[in-house]
Amino acid sequence: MITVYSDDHKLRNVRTELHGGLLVPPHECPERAGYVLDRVRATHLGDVVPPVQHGLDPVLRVHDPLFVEFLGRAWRDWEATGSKGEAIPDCWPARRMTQRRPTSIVGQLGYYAMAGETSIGSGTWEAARAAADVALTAATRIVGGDRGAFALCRPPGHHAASDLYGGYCFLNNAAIAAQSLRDRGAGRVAILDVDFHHGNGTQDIFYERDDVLFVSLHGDPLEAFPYFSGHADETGAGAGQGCNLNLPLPRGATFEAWSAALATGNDRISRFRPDALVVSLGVDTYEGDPISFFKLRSDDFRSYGRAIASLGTPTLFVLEGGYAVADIGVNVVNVLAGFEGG
Ligand code: SP5
Ligand code: ZN
Repeated sequence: MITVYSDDHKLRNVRTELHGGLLVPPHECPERAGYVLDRVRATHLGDVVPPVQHGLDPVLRVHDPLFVEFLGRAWRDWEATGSKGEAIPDCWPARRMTQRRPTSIVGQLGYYAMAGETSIGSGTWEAARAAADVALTAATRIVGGDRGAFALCRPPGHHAASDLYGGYCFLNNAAIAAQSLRDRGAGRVAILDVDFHHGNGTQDIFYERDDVLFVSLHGDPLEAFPYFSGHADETGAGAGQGCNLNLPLPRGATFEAWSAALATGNDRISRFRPDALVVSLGVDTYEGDPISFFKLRSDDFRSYGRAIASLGTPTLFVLEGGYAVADIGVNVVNVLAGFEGG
C-alpha cells in the first residue's frame, strides 16, 4: 500500500509537555514519524508520496470555524502576551461555570482545550494542517479503489473534537478523512480506533449520526486518559443511537483480552456493512509504551492487522499515538504488513 507523508510534521517541535508536575520533552515528538517512515522504506511496504493540499473546506466539514481560526492564530496571540514559555491553558470552563468564550488568548486556550498537557508552539498549526492533508490524500487512494492506504500523520488527531484540542491533537485527521470519504461517495464509513486512549474527539464528532460507526478499544477511562469519555454505556444519541461502541479494557490487558474485544468490534463493523473503514492506528497498546498500560507484543500487531483485513473492506490507516519511540516503526508497519497478508 502507499504511504502519504509530509516533512511538515517537523514544524511541530515543542519543547514542553506538562507531565508528572514537570514540563518535560514531549512524548509526541518528531522522531516518532522518522522511525515509522524508516520502517516503511526498509520493509518496502510501498511508495511514499507527499500530500496534496486540500485547503480548509474539508477541515471545516468536521471542525468549528471559530476553533480553526483560533488554532491559526493561537501561537501569535500567545507570543504577543510576552509569555516566556509555550502556550498552555491554566483555567477551564468547569462545572457550574459559564461556557461563554473569553477574548483573552489565555482564556481561549482553556475554552478550547480538553487537556492541559499539550503545548502550542510556533509551527503547531502548520503541522496540523499538513497532517489533515496527509489523511485526505490517503483517503483519495481509497476513493480510487485501493484496498489499503496509510496516512503517516503527525500530530495525531483522535482527541480533537469539533471545537476541542488536547491529548497531543489539534485537527481530527481520521474524522476529516471519514467525512471526506462520505462526501466522495461512501454511503457508510466505519472508524475502528485501536489507539490505547479513547478517541473522544472522533466519538463526539459522529455521536448523533448513523452513517459513521465508531468502535474503540481503549484503557478504561476510570483509570486512563482522557478520563471523561470512553465508557461502555456511551452508545450514541438520536439517529446515532447504537452507532458508537466502546470496549474499555482494564490495566494489564494482554493480547488475549484485547483481541477478544477486537472480535466484538469486528462483528459490529461487519453488521454495519461499511463502504470504507478508517483505522485510528495508535500503537501505544504496546507493552513498552511509557504512558499506557496494555501488554501487546510486536508480533501481536501483525496478527491484528490480519484480523482487520478479514473484514474485506477498503481500509485507510491513520497514525495516532505510540510513544515507545524506538519500537513505533516496527509496531505500526507490522499492522500494515499483517493487513497486506504478511
Ligand atoms: C494521541 C494520543 O495517544 N494521545 C495521548 C495523550 C495522553 N496525554 C496524557 C497522558 C498522561 C499519562 N499519564 C500516565 C503516567 C504513567 N506513568
Ligand atoms: Zn493514545
